[in-house]
Amino acid sequence: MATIDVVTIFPAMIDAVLSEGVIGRARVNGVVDVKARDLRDYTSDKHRVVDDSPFGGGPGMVLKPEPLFRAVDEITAERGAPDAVVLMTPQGRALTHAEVVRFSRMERLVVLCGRYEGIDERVTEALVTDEISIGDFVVTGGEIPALLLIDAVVRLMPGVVGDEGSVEADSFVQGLLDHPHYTRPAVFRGLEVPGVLTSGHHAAIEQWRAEQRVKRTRERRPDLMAKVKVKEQS
Ligand code: JFH
Repeated sequence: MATIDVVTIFPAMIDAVLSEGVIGRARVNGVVDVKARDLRDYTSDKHRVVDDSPFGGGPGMVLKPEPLFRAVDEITAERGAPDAVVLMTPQGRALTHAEVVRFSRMERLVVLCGRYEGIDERVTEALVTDEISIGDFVVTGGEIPALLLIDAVVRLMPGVVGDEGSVEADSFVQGLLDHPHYTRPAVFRGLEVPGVLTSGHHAAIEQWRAEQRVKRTRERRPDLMAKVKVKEQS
């Protein structure tokens, strides 16, 4: 079974989110063992202090190196050497589908969640193999970025998503955004479903959906459009 160990000062955030839905089921089914580890359990002082003020001055606090080193040491002793130690940080390279695929093929993953202004750089230099950002905006800590990464990674593990949610059909696999979706009723508060979808004409439906994917991608994500080869584009 693949393992993912998450080091955080808020382990309950990780457990709560990853116990629900598709990922919760993957854990119950033995596809992946996700363990949230409380950074404070790896402190050695009475007050379980994980942070300190930055050398050189400046605002805020920095996560101390010792608890993070001890956490990774213990995880390594329990699980064996990790395939990757990922640090969630605004300084990382942007997460992509290709990167998610790469992590999904790993047997042992460790994810470090920073807080405050970040973590002591010696942790990054000595332990971290991948510094990853979820986008060009700042959140308050590494937990939500870690949850996002783990959700995307576990979803790609074998047996997690069945035929009904075929991973090959994903936008970022195909390179195009998805077409619009509708369900019953055919008229809701006077709002109608496009007639082609209720026509029973399967070839026409597929053509309409293909056109919608291209139209949406052109309008919303011209950056993706530039990368994709569209059939019969003119
Ligand atoms: C995180 C935090 C502000 C300082 C210039 C840019 C950042 C940290 C740990 C990742 C993405 C994160 C993220 C990940 C981990 C942590 C809060 C706020 C600054 C200076 C550093 C602490 C944020 N993609 N966004 N946010 N923080 N500024």
